[in-house]
Amino acid sequence: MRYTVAADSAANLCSFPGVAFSSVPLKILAGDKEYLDGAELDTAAMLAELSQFKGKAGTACPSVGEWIGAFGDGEGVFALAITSGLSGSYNAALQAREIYEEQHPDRKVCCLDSLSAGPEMALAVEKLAELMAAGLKFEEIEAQIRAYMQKTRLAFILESVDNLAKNGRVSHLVAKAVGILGIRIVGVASEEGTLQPLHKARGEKKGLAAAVKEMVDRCYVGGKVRIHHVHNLPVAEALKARLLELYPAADIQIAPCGGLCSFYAEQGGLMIGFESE
Ligand code: X90
Repeated sequence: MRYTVAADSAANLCSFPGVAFSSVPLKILAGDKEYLDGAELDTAAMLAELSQFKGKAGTACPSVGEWIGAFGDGEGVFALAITSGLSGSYNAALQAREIYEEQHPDRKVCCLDSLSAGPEMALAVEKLAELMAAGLKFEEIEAQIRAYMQKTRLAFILESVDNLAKNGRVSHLVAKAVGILGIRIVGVASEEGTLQPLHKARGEKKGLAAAVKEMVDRCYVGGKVRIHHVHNLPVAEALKARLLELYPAADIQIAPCGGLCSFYAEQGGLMIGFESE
């Protein structure tokens, strides 16, 4: 069976080796300006422009047609979307599946609601690639990826939640607290796929300590970690070093956020996807 993988751009992946992979772009909107999230987007320039923008900036999820386009000519399609708790992307993917399967009765689409974003989605794509390389049947891949996604989690350290608050994705109360200089919000993705803020940490060191604590509390015992950062490689490296002290053999990789995650996680933000036991 010819497999394809389509993930929306909240996964921060432009391509993926070994699989027929497509990224389905979300959009960042500011007045007349539209930033299409993808390999060509200069996120630093976008953030600089947005910081000068006086109006309300927002985002838009992919359309049904864009999802269908990303399914390519897959006979077995896996479509992975940013959490349905914060975006309409998953719902668009479900509608795309209906149309695609009607047009091609011999093909199958499995829609996966990540209940997360960024690096936790990237972990799922890595697992899909492994399962496909192992030559498994569509139904086996579906069963195994759903089981795997139950065992991954997302933590975050954010220096600002202004854009999340302005777009109704966290309460203004939370946003106010982070506005105080040097305060970082440390939290996790909830079971429902929304932001669960847990700590207000003062300074980088305390932020990192709180994030590691939340990971360990959620049964991180040395599995894979994927850290996505918004122009903050030094702190991503510091987190990696701290985790390697605890688990020297852990497979930990660092990558930059794309446009959508940069917009919401904001300058300095860290997203941490990890395997839990
Ligand atoms: O449909 C749309 O316009 C996209 C809306 C996306 C809203 C939120 C994206 C959050 C990205 C923030 C860090 C932690 C996320 C926790 C996820 C449950 C980054």
